[in-house]
Amino acid sequence: MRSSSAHRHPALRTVLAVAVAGLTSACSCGEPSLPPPPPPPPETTGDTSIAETGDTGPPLPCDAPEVEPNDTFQTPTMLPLDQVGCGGFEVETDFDHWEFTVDAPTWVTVRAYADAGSTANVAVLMTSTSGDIAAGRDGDFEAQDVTMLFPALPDRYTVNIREETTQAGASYTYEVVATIAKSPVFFDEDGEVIDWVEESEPNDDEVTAIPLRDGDAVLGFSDEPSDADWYTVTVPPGRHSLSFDVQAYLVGSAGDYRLTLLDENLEVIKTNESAGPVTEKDPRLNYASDGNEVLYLLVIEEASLGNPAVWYLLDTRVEADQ
Ligand SMILES: [Ca+2]
Ligand SMILES: [Ca+2]
Ligand SMILES: [Ca+2]
Ligand SMILES: [Ca+2]
Repeated sequence: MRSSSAHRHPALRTVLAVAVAGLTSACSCGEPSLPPPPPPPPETTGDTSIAETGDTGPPLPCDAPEVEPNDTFQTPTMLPLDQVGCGGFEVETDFDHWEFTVDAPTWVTVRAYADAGSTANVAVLMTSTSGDIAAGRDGDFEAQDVTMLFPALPDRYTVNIREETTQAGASYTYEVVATIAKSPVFFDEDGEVIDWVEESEPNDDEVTAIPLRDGDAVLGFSDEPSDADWYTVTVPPGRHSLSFDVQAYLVGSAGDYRLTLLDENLEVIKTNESAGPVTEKDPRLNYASDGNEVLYLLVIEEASLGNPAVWYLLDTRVEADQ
């Protein structure tokens, strides 16, 4: 993905190789003077203007270099899908806006990352002209990159990129790319693909709670502000170990989720907003049941953002103790 360095270095090597070849032929010491080497044959495209421009211009650092000033929503740099854009933070107040267009409903992945040798730590805010999406991410914890995955409707999307710690300089460079994604694929801790179904709304109270059984996985959305998603589990007789595992922020959602487990009288048994196995933001809730009880699980997005970039995968285990 980091194609700017892949572009730059081979091109540089080519220039050096040509220069060295030129020196070698110039210093043909002791030999009769040779005629200069013939110029390279012209491109045979029939359109010499394009060939000349392509041959003489400096190589682009990436598919779509940023065009400053791009500090406002009115002056974005265009980012065609699947092409790599590149930019930098040369002054501390630099904000960079990029824009891409989606023509048909699809999942989209947006990645922004410090390119090779960069010390930048990027943060991303994404918006759409319709206002349906307004979601931000400040990186995957220690990593210098941000990945957002979301279901996009046809629209124009603006990606605002800034240096997370407002630092700037020649080494604060980054790349950004927006790609069409297939339906998302999730893996469990054993590396097995999780077989999921989409949540069915309304599920906003205990009466409409979605029943879950062992092995069920649901792809849920929090696309309305303060959306409450209720689920219910009927635990068979005998001791059982239950776990509810959320994958969201780690896999590209903008959501920060909290899980709450309630008994059949809607008394809270326990809640977990963090301390998941991998990230602070994606919770896992474990519960040891004596069996033969009805439980409810409430899934809430803590910031109540309410937009399509806020979603989660809920994976359920209800296993009889040995
Ligand atoms: Ca910039
Ligand atoms: Ca800028
Ligand atoms: Ca929902
Ligand atoms: Ca709901």
